[in-house]
Amino acid sequence: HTLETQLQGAAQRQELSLMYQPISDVDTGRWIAVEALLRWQHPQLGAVPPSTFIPVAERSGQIYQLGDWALQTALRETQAARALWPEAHVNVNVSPVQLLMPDYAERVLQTLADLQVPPQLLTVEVTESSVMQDVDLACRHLRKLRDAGVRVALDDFGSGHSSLSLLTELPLDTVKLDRSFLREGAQATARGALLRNTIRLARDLHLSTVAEGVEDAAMLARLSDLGCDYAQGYHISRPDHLEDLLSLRR
Ligand code: G
Ligand code: G
Ligand code: MN
Ligand code: NA
Repeated sequence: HTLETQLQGAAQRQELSLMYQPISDVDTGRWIAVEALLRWQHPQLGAVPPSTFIPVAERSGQIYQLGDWALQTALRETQAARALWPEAHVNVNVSPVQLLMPDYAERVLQTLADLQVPPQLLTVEVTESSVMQDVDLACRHLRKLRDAGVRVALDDFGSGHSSLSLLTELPLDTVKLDRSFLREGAQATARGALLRNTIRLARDLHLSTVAEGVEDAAMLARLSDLGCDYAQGYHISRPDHLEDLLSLRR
């Protein structure tokens, strides 16, 4: 309950910020986009991770305001970054609670229009579990967004009870392969087979692929061999302030 109270007004008190993590082309290394990641700097507790405060905000309904703030801030900051990086593109995470709003897609399109940002600047990242709460509604939202030029990525694919048919049913551009695909140790061979075949399936369905959690050069080389398009992870860059990333950009 205290976290909920303290989250109230956090944006106005400038305790919220966005960090950005680049997504790069596996073969050329060039950055094609950044993913916006919410951060909350609590005056007493310090950095509170999104895995702690987003569930709180989802239960309290604060996620609507938080989601609006994240979208608007990501669009403004990315639009501004285009002075130095003309092709800048941003991925924004969407909560299942937001996706269940009857007017979710219209609100995103209205925000783009209000800020005069071209829809092609934005990818929304939805998770499988959020889509599964109401597949028909999610499909309608995502179709509306894609018709306007916004791209759609399925986040954390392979982390839960992934349904392959979802890849054919949803209006998608991109599949983000969960970082568990790249884990070493027990079952690594089986996970490798899943990774290889998921990349092939995505390619057959004309979906682009982003591997998450790429932590070293060997993983990147392996992804290139498997035909994965894009990579994200500590090997490319940790999440950072957008202006700091711009000077490091490849
Ligand atoms: O950087 P990392 O620990 O921050 O992110 C943890 C999780 O928090 C990610 O899986 C991401 O999906 C989620 N997350 C980060 N930013 C946002 C946001 O703006 N909205 C929602 N709904 N989730 C976010
Ligand atoms: O939206 P999503 O679940 O994908 O959020 C990305 C999360 O993964 C963030 O918490 C981010 O800090 C974390 N992350 C990003 N790159 C790496 C990586 O290479 N390794 C690990 N272990 N975590 C990462
Ligand atoms: Mn994500
Ligand atoms: Na993810």
